[in-house]
Amino acid sequence: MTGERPVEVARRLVAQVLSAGGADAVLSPGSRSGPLALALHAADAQGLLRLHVRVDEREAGFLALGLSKASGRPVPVVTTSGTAVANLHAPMLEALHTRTPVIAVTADRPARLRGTGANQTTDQRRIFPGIPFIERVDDVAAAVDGTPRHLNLEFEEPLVEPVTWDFGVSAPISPAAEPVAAIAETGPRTVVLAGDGAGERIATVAEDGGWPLLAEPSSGARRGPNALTAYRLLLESPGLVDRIERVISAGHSTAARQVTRLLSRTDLEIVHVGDQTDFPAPAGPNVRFVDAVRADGRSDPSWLADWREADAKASAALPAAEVLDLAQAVWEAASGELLFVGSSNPVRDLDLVADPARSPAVVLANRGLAGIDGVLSSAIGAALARPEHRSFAVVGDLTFLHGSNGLLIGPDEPRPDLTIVVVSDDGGSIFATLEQGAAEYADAFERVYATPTGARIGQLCAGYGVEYRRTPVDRLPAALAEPVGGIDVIETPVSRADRRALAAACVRVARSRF
Ligand SMILES: Cc1ncc(C[n+]2csc(CCOP(=O)(O)OP(=O)(O)O)c2C)c(N)n1
Ligand SMILES: [Mg+2]
Repeated sequence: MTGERPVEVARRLVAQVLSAGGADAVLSPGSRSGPLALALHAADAQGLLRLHVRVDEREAGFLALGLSKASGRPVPVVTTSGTAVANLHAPMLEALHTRTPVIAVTADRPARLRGTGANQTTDQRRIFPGIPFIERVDDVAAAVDGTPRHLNLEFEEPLVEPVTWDFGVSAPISPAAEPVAAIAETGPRTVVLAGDGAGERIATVAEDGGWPLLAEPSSGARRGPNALTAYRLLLESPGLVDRIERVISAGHSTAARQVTRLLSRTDLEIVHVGDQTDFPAPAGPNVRFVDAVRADGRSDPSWLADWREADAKASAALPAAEVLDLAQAVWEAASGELLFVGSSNPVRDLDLVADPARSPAVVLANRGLAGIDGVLSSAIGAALARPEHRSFAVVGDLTFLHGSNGLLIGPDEPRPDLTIVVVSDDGGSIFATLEQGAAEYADAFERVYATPTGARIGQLCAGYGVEYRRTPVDRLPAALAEPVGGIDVIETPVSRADRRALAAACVRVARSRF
């Protein structure tokens, strides 16, 4: 890189991003990244791509992730040198584990300053283990293949100079070839599992084969006549589970322990569309990884009928709970629209009650590593990428507070319409449903697991200039029906106290009845 004018490198970066099909770019401010900032600003002014500026690099990275997940396009996120780069680590890991093409573009000092005490200088090369590293700007377009990348650019001074920005005409990239589908013969009693990002196609496989479809909310497949609702409970039922002979799975399943347990079995034939990196257990010889699958012929209709009947009974027998009403209200408001789902209980509550007949058009979640960080920024990115839909997000209070700096958006930045529902139970309610929620750990539980904060979400929103309402569960459907415009937050208070009892009641229902 030494010797090249930084503005010329910046010009070529924009050209590369455009020829890779990029339509959005995210930038965090700094001096070393100055030539990239000016180039992106010019490209935005010329209508070639849309620029989003964020002060906080972690939020910038998660914004790029949301933009990329919802658009399917590569999105660069540009930072200056030093700790700014390390702040991208969390979103880059999530991008790695969900195969999302976020390109971290990190401005650096010249190599000769590395190892000296020069300002804001550290070794930034290969700072994200596992993420392919690119050193030459001209290699960006060729490297973009649906996974993240890191491009580190060493800039000599002068960093900026007045130039007329001309990015040239970009050649479109040809789409990837369709994978060859493995054929699943009908015959064995099969269930189809759709984990995060599985995609709609797996729903068709279930329909063609006449098999029950167990699809998590962010699978993209929780729709159509074969999708079940309370499948998590059905997977507790020996009467159904013991009769399964084969599992076909797609996507990354991590939201339900019952699903992981099923995929960990060694006595079943398992066909997984994907590879070990999105299969939730070490695969034994009974697991076959394929690029795609299709059903051949139809199976005995009584198998699907049994699951459907049990599903209807399980849904009807679910205990009454305000958190389940909340999940249902959000899902129904988002029907046909876009929904971003936070980790922890919001995704699990939805998974139990979300009616496949009222599916949102797009449901996304950060299930790669299931972090509670960056969810607001990811949702904002997704909403910005899909303006044809109204957008909703549902997150726990700690998830909201962890990523609240995602609301730090300058007045000149593109801002989506997005309604964020906060399931406000003052702490992490999920832990009450796990081992550590047992009575033996009660004296430590509140402080080290639940971690209540007492934070005032309304005041935080006021500080960020974001609309805020506090709405009880029963008024949520009405509140969600009125779009406010821009980003608005609805805080819905619920209790954490009954969580363990609710989880136990659900399991009891399933084990005793079906
Ligand atoms: C970045 C990150 N830190 C910690 C965790 C572990 N964790 C999982 S759920 C959770 C609590 C989430 O609380 P909240 O968002 O309020 O949701 P709730 O459990 O109440 O539904 C934590 C800390 C995580 N998943 N990601
Ligand atoms: Mg909570």
